[in-house]
Amino acid sequence: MATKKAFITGVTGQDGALLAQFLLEKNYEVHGLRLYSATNDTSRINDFMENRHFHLHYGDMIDGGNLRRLVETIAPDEIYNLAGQSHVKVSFETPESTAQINALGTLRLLEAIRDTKIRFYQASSSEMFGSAPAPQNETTAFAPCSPYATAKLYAYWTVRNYRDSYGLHASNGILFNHESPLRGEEFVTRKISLAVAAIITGKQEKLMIGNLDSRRDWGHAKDYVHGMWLILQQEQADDYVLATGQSHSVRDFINAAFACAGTNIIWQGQGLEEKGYRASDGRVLVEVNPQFFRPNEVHELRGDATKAKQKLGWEPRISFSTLVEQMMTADIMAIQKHTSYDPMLLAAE
Ligand code: F7E
Repeated sequence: MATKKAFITGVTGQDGALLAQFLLEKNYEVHGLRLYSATNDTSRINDFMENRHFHLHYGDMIDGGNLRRLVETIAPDEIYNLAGQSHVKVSFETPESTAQINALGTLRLLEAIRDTKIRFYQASSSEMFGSAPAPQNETTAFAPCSPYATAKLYAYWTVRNYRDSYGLHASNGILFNHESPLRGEEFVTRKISLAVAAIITGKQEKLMIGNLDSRRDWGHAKDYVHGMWLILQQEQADDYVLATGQSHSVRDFINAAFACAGTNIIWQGQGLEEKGYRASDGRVLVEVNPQFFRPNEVHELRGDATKAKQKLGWEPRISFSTLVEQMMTADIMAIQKHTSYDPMLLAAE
């Protein structure tokens, strides 16, 4: 028999799928919110779609009535709000819908549970720190640099206000970048692992990339979904940074990905003229393209997770090198399996 009921918004995304798997293994009954879309991608949750403790519901973060009805019907013990428009660059093109979903969507869900005892987890983001100097922790002043980050900040403060005003058990997990082989192809780590896998198997010529100097604190998403669960198991609701404490540049990630395939890259040139050459024969494998730059860049995110370590006993267990290896192995295997592999996929930003 299932012990507790969880409701996960954004269940078809990387984190939603990994969290659902984690909770099913903990014997939860898991309900997921699925947005209707023409593409209808459920590939990340196919493994447990038939599990009798897993239930999918159509819904939308811009539909308050729908969210309220789902909360009443499911009557979950815990809600994990992972739904959202998660691409920072896209948010500059779609600021209004990003705010609708990420900011007001969270408000709608909080309104739906305002008079309940349901525990609420909010997927807050290290992007809220923006231009604040690293390392960033729970006491760092926020300095958001994108419509994505300002929308997330609205949601963050709304969670705190609902906790203070109505006594809700509502917590923010301020998560630094977290990746896995399930990461969307539009994010830089997966774009790199897919492209490098295609290059070394002879299916693509080169990788076109944006800002090589950006530094991110990249952890493994499996460690982070464990942290989300720990946050909701605490007696008191609170806000926590989850991070590895180390940052790497985009260039470092590219070097590590090629190194997994035994290829060394030599970098030459500056700015837009910088190129990555294969050390063995001087062939150009990486070029910079301004198309992938953002109107405003966050230069370095590197978190200090001391509070989560002390209060939750949380530790990131999977190292940066293991993360890159896992992503590379998965993408090389996927490419080798599909002889009709479509290189257009790799053009995805
Ligand atoms: O970019 C640079 C880019 O899109 C990382 C989301 O999960 O983490 C994520 O946001 C860095 C940026 O992630 C390309 O300019 C260079 O500096 O992988 P990303 P993000 O923007 O850090 C936070 C914590 C979230 O909450 C978000 O939801 O890489 N970069 N060249 C590139 N980025 C992309 N996407 N594509 C490029 O070609």
